[in-house]
Amino acid sequence: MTGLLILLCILLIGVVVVQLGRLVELASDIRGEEAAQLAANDFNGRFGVFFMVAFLIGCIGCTVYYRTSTLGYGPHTAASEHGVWLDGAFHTTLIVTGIVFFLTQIALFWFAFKYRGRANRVAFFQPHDTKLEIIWTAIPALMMFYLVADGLTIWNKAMADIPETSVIGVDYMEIEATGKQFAWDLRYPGPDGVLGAKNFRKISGVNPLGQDWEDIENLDDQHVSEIVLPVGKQVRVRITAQDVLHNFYLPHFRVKMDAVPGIPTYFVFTPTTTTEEYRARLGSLDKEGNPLYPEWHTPFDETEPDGPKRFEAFNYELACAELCGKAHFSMRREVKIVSQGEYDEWIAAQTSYYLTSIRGSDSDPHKDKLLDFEINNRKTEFNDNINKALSSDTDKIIRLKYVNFETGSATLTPLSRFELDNVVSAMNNYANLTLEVGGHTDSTGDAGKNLSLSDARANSVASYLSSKGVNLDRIPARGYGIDRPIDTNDTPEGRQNNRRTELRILTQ
Ligand SMILES: [Cu+2]
Repeated sequence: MTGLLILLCILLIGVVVVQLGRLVELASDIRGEEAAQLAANDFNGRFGVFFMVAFLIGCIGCTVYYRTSTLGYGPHTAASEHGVWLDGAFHTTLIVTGIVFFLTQIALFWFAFKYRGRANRVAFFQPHDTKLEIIWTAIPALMMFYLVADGLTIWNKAMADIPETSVIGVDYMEIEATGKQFAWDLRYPGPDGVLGAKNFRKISGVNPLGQDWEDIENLDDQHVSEIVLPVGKQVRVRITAQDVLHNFYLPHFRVKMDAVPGIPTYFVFTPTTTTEEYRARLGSLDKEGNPLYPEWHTPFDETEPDGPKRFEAFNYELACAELCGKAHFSMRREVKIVSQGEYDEWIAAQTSYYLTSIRGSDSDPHKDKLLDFEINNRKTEFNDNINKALSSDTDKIIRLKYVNFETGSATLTPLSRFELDNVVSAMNNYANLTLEVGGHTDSTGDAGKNLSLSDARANSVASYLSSKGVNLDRIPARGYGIDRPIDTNDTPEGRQNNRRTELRILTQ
């Protein structure tokens, strides 16, 4: 059916062309062929000039109409240091090529009109003019040379990497963006300021980036859901991809770099405008108090006319600028530029991916040991607890949260010693301190057995402490079995809380 229709259309067009030809022939016959040709020349020449004027007015009109929506114009001054340089290069190029564009368009149509075929006018034949050729070769060449030289200087400056002499964490910060269908995985380096090593062979459901957990620099790395950066700080973004080509694009910062599987790329930039400052710019008013950019004063959500305006809801964005698949659009992420204080607050709330998702699991190579900072944290926590108990009149109990036993036995787990060593230090610090070591179980199983198990566990703790030099008289041990639950025995969490070792201050 479609084929038939196309055939019919072609046939009809053919008929129209043939009929038009006949019409011209007829007209020529009536008016004489030459007269008709001259009239056509005249019409085409004048129409050309009219077209040129309309076209150039259209060009200027479009530019004026869209001036506030184009990056680099109106409120959209670049929000980064190098962005201003790049915009400057674009402006220079636009001005130079714009002037050439207008001059050549005007000349083209004006010449077509002025030298249109007329009766008694013979064409001027010019075989060669060296002077003219030199002029129209040299001027564009010089212009091009200037544009390329200027552009290259700016390009090299904008695309430069961090000089090797810089020290990580001092002059700049490094973050990482990994593109995949269809999301950006964003990684921050954590307090150490260094992104840990990765290996694609280690990528799995629980390790989406393939981080090598043997590398301690990975242990504090944070996976975040948005990019938040402090204003004025130089940032190096490490860019990679896991499947196809993506493109890391921060339009407002003039940052754009391919994310290539297997080849890490980077972009260094310094944000200079906070999100709030950019919003204020979009929402700015003129002298009479009218919006300078009215389109940014319309409601952000059209179904909510009284809700926030577009400029108030504005956020910088990270987009994928490579058509990488069907859900390519969903790779959008928000980017926030904030003050150093706000950034510090935000980064403090981000958690290490290792500690929240890997620590203690089967994929944790450090499962059977405590990391230095954990030892320190536990020590601080224990000291806080004992100080609280020492100064309290009523609550004289210290719960040993990290003292555990093998299932059903009184054998201490290897990691329990760190907590017990803290107890030893406390006993050494407070000469008059005596503590009752109390063992408690949950209500599962036989009460008698539980009682003896709790007793054995309390004694096991006491004998560890005594092996470290604490006199057994200062640490009487006692098993309470199921008698003193602190939580319900109906849930696994409750039972876990009830299985515990406690110290009760007897004298201090
Ligand atoms: Cu993509």
